[in-house]
Amino acid sequence: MNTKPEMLSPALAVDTIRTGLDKASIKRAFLDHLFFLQGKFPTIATFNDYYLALAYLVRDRLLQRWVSSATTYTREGSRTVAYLSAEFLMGPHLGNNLVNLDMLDTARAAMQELGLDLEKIMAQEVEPGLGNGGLGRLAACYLDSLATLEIPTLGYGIRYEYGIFHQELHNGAQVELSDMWLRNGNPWEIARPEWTVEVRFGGHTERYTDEQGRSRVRWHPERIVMGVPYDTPVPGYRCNTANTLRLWSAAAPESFDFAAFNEGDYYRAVDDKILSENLTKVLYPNDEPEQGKQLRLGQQYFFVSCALQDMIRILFRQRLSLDRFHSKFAIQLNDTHPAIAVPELMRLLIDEHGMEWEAAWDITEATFAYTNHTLLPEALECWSLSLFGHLLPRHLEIIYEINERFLDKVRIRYLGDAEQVARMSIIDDTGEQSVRMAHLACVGSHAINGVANLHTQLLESNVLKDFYALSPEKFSNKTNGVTPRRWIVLSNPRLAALLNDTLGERWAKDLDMLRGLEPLADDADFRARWRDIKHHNKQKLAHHLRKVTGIAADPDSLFDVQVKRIHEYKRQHLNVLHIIALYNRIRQDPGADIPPRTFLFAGKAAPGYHMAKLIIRLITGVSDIINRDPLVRSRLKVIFLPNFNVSNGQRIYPAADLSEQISTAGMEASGTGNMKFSMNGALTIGTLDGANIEIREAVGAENFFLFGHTASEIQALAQEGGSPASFVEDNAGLQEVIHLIRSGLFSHGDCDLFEPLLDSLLENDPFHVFADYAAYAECQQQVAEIYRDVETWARMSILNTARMGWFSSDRSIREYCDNIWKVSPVGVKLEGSDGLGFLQSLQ
Ligand code: F58
Repeated sequence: MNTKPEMLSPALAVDTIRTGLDKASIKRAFLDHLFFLQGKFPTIATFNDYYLALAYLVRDRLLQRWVSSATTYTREGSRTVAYLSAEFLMGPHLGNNLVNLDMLDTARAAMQELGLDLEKIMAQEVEPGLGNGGLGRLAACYLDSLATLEIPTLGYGIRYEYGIFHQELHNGAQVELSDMWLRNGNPWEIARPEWTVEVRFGGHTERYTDEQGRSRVRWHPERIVMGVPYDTPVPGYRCNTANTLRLWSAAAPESFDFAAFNEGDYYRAVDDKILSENLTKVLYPNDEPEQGKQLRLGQQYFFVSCALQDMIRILFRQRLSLDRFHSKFAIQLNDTHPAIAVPELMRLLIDEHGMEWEAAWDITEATFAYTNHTLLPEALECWSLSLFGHLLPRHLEIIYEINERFLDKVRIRYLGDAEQVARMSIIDDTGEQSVRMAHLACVGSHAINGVANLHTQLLESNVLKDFYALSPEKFSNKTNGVTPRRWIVLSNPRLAALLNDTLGERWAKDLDMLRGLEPLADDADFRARWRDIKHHNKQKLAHHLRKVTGIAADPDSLFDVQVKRIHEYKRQHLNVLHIIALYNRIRQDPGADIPPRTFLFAGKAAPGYHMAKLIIRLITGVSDIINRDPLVRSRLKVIFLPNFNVSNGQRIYPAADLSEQISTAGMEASGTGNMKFSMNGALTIGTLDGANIEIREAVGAENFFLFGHTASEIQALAQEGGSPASFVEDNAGLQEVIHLIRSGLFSHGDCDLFEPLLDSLLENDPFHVFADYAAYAECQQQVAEIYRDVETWARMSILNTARMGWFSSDRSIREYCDNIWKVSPVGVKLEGSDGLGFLQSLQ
């Protein structure tokens, strides 16, 4: 179906003047934008001006695909995926758009002829950090694959004014700074004020009888907020499809509280305006206690209501009736954050459009599917009933009704089992009453999935077992994937060039083709080229690390990397304990044969998560001592790179030798960083957790460093309830590590600083760090031995990349399309940018 971007019909010649893809057109457009949009000559322009000029000329070239895609979908009434997510961690747009439009090389050459460096221009972009981590980044990878596979899609989310905080280190401790990502403007979005919608909050409900004598409900809200959509194009890779990411921004109604204004209460009126706009002000960092987070529930409802109203507008514009809603849209709930969509769609259908309950419920259930991303019980969303009823009184009534009807079914299935009924209820009646959002999502969806095999199994056997027993047909697994466009083509250009040479250029769209590398693992020349690329990437990263942290990393050392959110279950502290042990060994035996290593950490801790922040202090404390110690300086380096984000990920994954995926088995739902590393030729040291298990099966057990207790062994340990101290008793090395931490060596003599951390490790550790320590240390010993054998290591590295094709997000998305959404590709033909095609489509 793909039309090559260059293949425009002669009739569209007018477009090529504005949107030509050759070097001369790009240079011309660049200078035009600089002059006409920014009012600048090259001599006085800043790098940000250059960035904006390039961004705008790329956007021009996207618009044609974007309008053509929208026109096609409208004309054909195409079935559309609506991906609802409170987070989209898109990463910088410029580089990715250049890759997907196949413009990267030409743009680089054009800039060079103008005396400019493309990399430097790209570095100007402030990345939109509208997500916390894996969940938000997965949404971004999925949008890329949906566009590449030519699936009509709308991503719906929130246009936070402030994204995830910017992390700095002050004296080794995390400091959070606000992320004003919109400071210099955002050339990628287009506001669509004409599609603004109203969202209501608070107030009360009233029953009334309509003209047909039917009992209906009217909601009298206390407050109305306007939702203004901002659209960002999402182009597929080397195809004409460009889908839309539609993010909603809150605004006060235009004539804000006129009554208050007339009474002269000007300040109250302005207060209300500020209150409305606060709704989309800031992204919540995770791991904060949810209690009392009225604003967060407000955010969730706000974007979900905007999205559903928008979908109904689209449906009507295509002259489809409401009872076709579920044939037009397949809605995916990215975790429970948008689960309020279930009662909101019911409310819109029943209260606003007069549909009967049963018909509305059938549509609702046929529309929604729910992806769960966590097994940690504390991360399952619950909202206190009083807060819920205060903010969304009508939705609470609808939830009660949904619950009653659902529990009636449960009662019939489990005659007389009141406990079963209480366990499955959407309303939790134990303690402070609350709404269980995961239960709401399960009841309201026709499909429920986990994000890796083990995760799905654990959902079915633990967290959601009652729902699995009741409706096993709803459950399936969809193992996560990542997009090879951003995570190989853009971030690892030398590897991409080698793959192009070896496999042809199609691999980036058909990642299974990486298999073609397998035989080359035995080719010494190929291995040398492979090593060269890794070495080059390590040099580049070392340069960056030096620039940012002042610490010099030796590109010939083993780059051992753990980058991800800081969390006890991810066990960065297990890694640090081992580093301290190595350091201690070298100090005690300076002749010890230990290959030089650079340990790299990066990741943010939630601002209120004290233990995570303490782990950062331990890493930086250890880094301080080791990097300054002349006895080990040339053999061990420890670096914490602040502010891990997509841009830093792009620098890091291609340069890693070893990927640390060492979570407590049964706690990491999937992981996606694990995939990015392995695809780029890093070997993994990891537990049998999340997608590690499937990665190990794919790359071969002999190409993966496995250690640690399995999920069921961890469960048994937890049940036994033995003291973690027992794992220390027979481990002299570990005892010395604990002693060194306690001595204040890593805390400027403060012997108490890390006591809370050691206390939890020794007394009652739900993450079983000590239980896995010995196995981890031994496995690291094997890593060191194999790393010395450069040929074996290169062979294993090649085989990792060669066998990771299955982890492309294209594969995941195909599974969602075939098994859950039932959508198929819609080819897009480029139409003129004069709007003729579109106008004709409306006739
Ligand atoms: C992550 N969840 C999982 N949540 O931890 C990871 O294993 C998985 O690979 C990934 O989802 C994608 O499926 C995650 O990132 C969040 O960031 C939430 C954001 C909102 C607040 C609660 C945490």
